[in-house]
Amino acid sequence: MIKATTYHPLSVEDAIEVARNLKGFFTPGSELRCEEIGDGNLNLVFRIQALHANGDLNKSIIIKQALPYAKVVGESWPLTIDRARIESEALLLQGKSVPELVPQVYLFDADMAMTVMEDLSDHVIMRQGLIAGTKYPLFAEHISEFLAQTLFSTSDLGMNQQDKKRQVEKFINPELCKITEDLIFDDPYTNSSNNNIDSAILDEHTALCSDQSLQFEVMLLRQKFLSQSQALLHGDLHTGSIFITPASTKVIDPEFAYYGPMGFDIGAVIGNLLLNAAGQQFWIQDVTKREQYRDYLLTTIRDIWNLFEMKFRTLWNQHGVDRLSTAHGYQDHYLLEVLRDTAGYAGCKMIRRIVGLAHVADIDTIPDTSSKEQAQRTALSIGKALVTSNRSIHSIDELIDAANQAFKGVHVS
Ligand code: SR1
Ligand code: MG
Repeated sequence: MIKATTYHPLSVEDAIEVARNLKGFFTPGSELRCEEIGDGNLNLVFRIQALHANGDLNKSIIIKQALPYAKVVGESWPLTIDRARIESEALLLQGKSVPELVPQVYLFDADMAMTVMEDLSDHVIMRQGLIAGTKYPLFAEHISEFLAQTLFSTSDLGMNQQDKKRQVEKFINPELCKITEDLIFDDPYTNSSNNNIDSAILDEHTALCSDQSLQFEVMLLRQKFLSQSQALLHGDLHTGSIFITPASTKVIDPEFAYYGPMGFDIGAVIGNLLLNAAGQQFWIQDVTKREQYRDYLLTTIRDIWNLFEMKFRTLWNQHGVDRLSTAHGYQDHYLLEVLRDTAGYAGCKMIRRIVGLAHVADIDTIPDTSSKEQAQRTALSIGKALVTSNRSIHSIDELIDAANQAFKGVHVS
């Protein structure tokens, strides 16, 4: 292993050297090939694969390295490399409760802000799979398990409350939280230079900037994000943070992990499925097939919530550590609040992906201008409906109804 005393961004050659020195992985003498495959907003990602020798054929690993700035913007946006520690510690913790749902971590090097982990190249990024119209029959089962286990086990319901406070300390992640606070809960409602808004929908942005009742709800959600240390979140659980096949789901990239409101993670998954549903306006041209796929996405959303709720209640009933949490009605009250937060955060995440800095390929890569505009307006309409109604929602069906109403209501001539 190269032991660098000072941090520097890895080259392809450095990455091969790291791989070669990884104890017990590649056979000495194996020919190794490396490519930088990072397509995210922040990091370098190298895939190192053995080519021929010594039975290592096709053996591979991933090396992920945090850059000291946000790659999506450039060096003008400095960013702590400590996020690599947060990510590897979060992966290790998640690996204790749901080992089959996260990549295995082989090594973390704090000086180089580098994590060596399992290569998941036999999976696809879920966002790409959804754009292609693929169905994932086990996804709701898998992601509800991930959410129920990781959120319950790190909350005051599931762990010793003094230990939890010490864990909160380890996952204080102010710089990455600040990105979220700005990009999700501020910029979309102001004339921020971070925003990226198609000229066709400038009217929508003007409306967001003046909608006081919407901003009131965003402020309540922002305040909760700032102050509620409910559970250790993944923190950026969109469909680009999920590797998938029809049989397997792996949640990656928890560099935004911090202690926050549970609905922020669940809402991220749901908001991104709804963004995809809005984008299918173009990707599936046949109306019947498009409606079938939308039904599939909405059914998946219903299943995710229902399975999450069932599993979370079971964990609580079997392993709850807080005696008073068995008080009559408290569990129902708690889960209703998580559902409402889920709706609100799903809505916020949809709005930011249309007018904010970082968009999603489900909608941004639509080549036809009119279909893209319609998809953007649909996504904004659903997002606004979820944000404004979040505190009065009583069931997952009401969340889905609110989305369906928006699908019906948007027409671009
Ligand atoms: C500057 S980072 C932009 C976005 O990319 C990440 O995936 C997060 O969603 C963040 O908001
Ligand atoms: Mg990421």
